[in-house]
Amino acid sequence: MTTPTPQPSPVAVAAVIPAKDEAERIAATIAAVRAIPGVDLVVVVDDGSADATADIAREAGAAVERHPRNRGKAAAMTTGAARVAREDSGAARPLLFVDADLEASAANLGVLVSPVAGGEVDMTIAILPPQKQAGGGRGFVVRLARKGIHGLTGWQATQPLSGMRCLSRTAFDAATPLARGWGVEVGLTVDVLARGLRVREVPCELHHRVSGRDWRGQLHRARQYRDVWLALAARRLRRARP
Ligand SMILES: Nc1nc2c(ncn2[C@@H]2O[C@H](COP(=O)(O)OP(=O)(O)OP(=O)(O)O)[C@@H](O)[C@H]2O)c(=O)[nH]1
Ligand SMILES: [Mg+2]
Repeated sequence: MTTPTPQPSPVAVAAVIPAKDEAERIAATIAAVRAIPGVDLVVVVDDGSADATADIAREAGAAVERHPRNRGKAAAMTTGAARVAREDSGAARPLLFVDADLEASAANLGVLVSPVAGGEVDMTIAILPPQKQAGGGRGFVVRLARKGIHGLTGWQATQPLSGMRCLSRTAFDAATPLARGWGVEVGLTVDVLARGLRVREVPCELHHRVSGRDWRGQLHRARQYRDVWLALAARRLRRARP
């Protein structure tokens, strides 16, 4: 009789899901994230939702943090990372940031975890395939972000605004305090690269709700543009200082 060889257990990873009014999708996203090998803690940060996002997240098995008032995506990510640090008590495991609207497709995020858990790179970023539903934007924010990141670091991002990222604690700390609001992804990329850490984009089969052409979609893109512009301007200023 042969004894089975013990398999090394995957490195523990904590997932952080910033969420605003995601009652319809959050349970499916949490279930998918909990199924990713190595993920043993899922923190949902409910950023002042007006719906039942927090209750549903709790029922789905997530640890829930709640902002009584809306403070933006970056603040939610900071709150989530702080919760993980409290649970970790010094262990400093990698963080996997996940948008709340991915539902079942979030199960495919495992490909982001292994390069960071294995120490090959310090941050992975998901590249999404074309979405079933066409987006309402014309690519202004994406181009602003891509050009800004390239100007500051020389790095060419394929999808500079992608929110699905896995970071070592060192990488996360390098980008703290995070750039505000929707500038957070651009800030993370610039700050992690500026610290000499390694970043890799990884194709990942993900599907999310895409903002349309209606006024909500336009407002979302206007806010994104403002926050990305501010994140880049702050980093240019920082670099220009002697
Ligand atoms: N903390 C926080 N999270 C938010 C807020 N608005 C949206 N989110 C979350 O941020 C994630 C991304 O938001 P989306 O609205 O899907 O934005 P997006 O996918 O970047 O934008 P599009 O590709 O243009 O649709 C989701 O998990 C949302 O629940 C907010 O005001 N605060
Ligand atoms: Mg989305």
